[in-house]
Amino acid sequence: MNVRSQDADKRVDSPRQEPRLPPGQVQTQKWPVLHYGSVPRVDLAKWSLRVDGLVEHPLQWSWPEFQALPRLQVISDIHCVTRWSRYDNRWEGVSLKEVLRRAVPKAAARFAVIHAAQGFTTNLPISELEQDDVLLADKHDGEPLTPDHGWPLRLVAPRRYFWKSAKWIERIELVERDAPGFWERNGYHNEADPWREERFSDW
Ligand SMILES: Nc1nc2c(c(=O)[nH]1)N[C@H]1C(S)=C(S)[C@@H](COP(=O)(O)O)O[C@H]1N2
Ligand SMILES: [Mo]
Repeated sequence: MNVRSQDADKRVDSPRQEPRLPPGQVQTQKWPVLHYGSVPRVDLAKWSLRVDGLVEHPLQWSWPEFQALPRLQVISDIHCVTRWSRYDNRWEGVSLKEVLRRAVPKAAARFAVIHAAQGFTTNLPISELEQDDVLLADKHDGEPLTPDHGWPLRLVAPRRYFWKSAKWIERIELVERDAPGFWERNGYHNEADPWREERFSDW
């Protein structure tokens, strides 16, 4: 497999755990499609990504503006709570760490609510979004994302189960207190660490 990018400025290999396959997972070559609701129809001319809430510099990018940001390629494994794992996904897009560096989180900011189309949300600590392998991805294995995998833009947070990797992302809101998202309010675990098998919440 050719893993060299044509247009990314930098490449990061997500660190591997030992063993590579988390407990209770099965490796698959396929890439299943999973989400709640329908695939949104997105008009790129109207699309924007906002970064707001507890930030010194609220940001908003149109699609051409977003495309002009520095690009990063990340190779990482997917671990879905439904027990499939897919190795060596080659994502390309913009580093979340770089986005947060530009927005400058205020001192009180500790968590992020990721807002996606149709009211979907998920939550992550800002410290997780600042990991080097967390990406706002618009390409997978060299091709633009397909609509059912999140085109035009999705989050990829490879150290957590894949439901935290919101598809069709629109807004990143920094907040002081953690605010459980859609799946987190519907029985999934708040932290979602695959190596600890944090699949479901106890309540
Ligand atoms: N906007 C949005 N993003 C979402 C979801 C969703 O319902 N809506 N589901 C999550 C879940 S449960 C999984 S397993 C992954 C699946 O991503 P894939 O379809 O690209 O494999 O997307 C995540 N991102
Ligand atoms: Mo999922």
